[in-house]
Amino acid sequence: MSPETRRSVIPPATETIQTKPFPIRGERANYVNSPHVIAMVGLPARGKTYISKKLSRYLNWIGINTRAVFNLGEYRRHATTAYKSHEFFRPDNREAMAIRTQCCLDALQDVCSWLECGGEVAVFDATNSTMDRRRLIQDIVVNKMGFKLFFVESVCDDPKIVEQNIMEVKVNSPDYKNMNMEAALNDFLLRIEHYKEKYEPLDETQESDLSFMKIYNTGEKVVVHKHEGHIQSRIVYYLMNIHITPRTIYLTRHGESEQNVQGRIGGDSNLSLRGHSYAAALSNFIAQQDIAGLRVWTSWLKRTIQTVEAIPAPQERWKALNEIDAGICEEMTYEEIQERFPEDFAARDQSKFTYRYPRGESYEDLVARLEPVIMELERQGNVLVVSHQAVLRCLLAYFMDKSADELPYLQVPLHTVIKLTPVAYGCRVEHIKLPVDAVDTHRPKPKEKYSINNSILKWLIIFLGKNAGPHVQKMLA
Ligand code: BKS
Ligand code: F6P
Repeated sequence: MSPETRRSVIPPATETIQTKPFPIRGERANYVNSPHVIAMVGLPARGKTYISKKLSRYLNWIGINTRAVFNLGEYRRHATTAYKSHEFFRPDNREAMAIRTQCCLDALQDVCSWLECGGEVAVFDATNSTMDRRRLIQDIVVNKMGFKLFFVESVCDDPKIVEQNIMEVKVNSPDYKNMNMEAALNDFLLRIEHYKEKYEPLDETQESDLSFMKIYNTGEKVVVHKHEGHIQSRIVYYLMNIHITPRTIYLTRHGESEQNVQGRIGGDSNLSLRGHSYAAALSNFIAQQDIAGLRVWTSWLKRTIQTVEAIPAPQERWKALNEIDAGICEEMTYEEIQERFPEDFAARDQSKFTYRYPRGESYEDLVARLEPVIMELERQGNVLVVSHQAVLRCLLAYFMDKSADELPYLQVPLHTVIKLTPVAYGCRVEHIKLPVDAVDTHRPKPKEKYSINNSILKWLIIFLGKNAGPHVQKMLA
């Protein structure tokens, strides 16, 4: 996520391994001591890309530098335009088979280079559906590179889910550019049949040395075999909690509060008059949406609880949803903070994500405290979350895959409902502004006094690149 967490390109000279289980000032927690490859396993249309992307988004959000762009289909389309139909994937198509093996090796090479340049987790999104292929991966990743390897297999025999997958994501693939949906669906089903001829599910006896998990029918059953360590168990735990049943998540801040009107941060004040109007408008809006089984989550602060008073749905209070604790700056205005603690004020502008208020919290702390909230949200159906500016920025960054740099500046205005609907590999985001006026509490990042513009920066990178070692050159490329 942040460049600071990247391990040095040059390995330490001694055998000493430095562990940092807790965040050290200005740095994110470091859970990952040796780089990991997560290799997907499964027939086509079993949600491998879905899992890869979703898992990467989660790991990046908790501060682990993760990449999941190693999708073999993309390598294949780059290497050849030979795809005419499912025939390409026949096991007896020797020419195509050679191309496919080469693509796997190319992708693995990229995975390894990226991990050598400071990546922490790489998700290798391919079918990896034979023992031979997995043996090859184990050989390169573990024996040659010394990285950790964890296989994640998705097994799914529910034709409805498979077809839903094909219709949602496969028929739009570049492979089927000039084909109608029905023809694409049929071709894809035949492609799956070719894979089935050679498919060998992960096997505890024949591949007894491998670390892996198997997920049956999107989580109905999970098998974990020889997992190694913290990060792998975090992955197992996360994947045990996700689901693909359609639902909607609504996020909103509390109505305008008395301290919002005064420009004061934090505190536990009541709603303003306009804030109460928003509470009424929100409950009308929610009634109009007519949401089955809706649950309402608020923080422990008065302003969120007052905002949902009129909403007839089961409610839950989460202390974890309380606003960022501004410590010694609580209930001050930004001007007062700038005057009384000018150094802190400037430091926060410099690095807003990691800056921790004295005796208070940072955005980074918030992400850690919100992890259980995200996990429970993943488990739930329709939920309305009523919380605060900084907290909602953190939740939104998870859903929208935003970096730690962008996160503290995301727009989360008062009196606006943010509606999140899962679609294919991501989620659709709608901002619905309800017609009740409110103050603007967004403070943009101030322009830096001495900034270098992009074209100077570009030349600087080219200059540095020419004088750097091969690893750094690779990174800059
Ligand atoms: C669009 N999808 O097991 Cl823990 C539609 N399709 C469906 N089989 C999916 C992805 C994009 C997601 C999963 C899945 C699938 C076919 C599947 C899935 C797999 C494991 C887990 C959760 C979801
Ligand atoms: O001003 C409203 C508020 O929710 C404060 O309670 C909180 O300190 C602040 O927003 C967080 O926003 P920022 O991180 O931009 O100061």
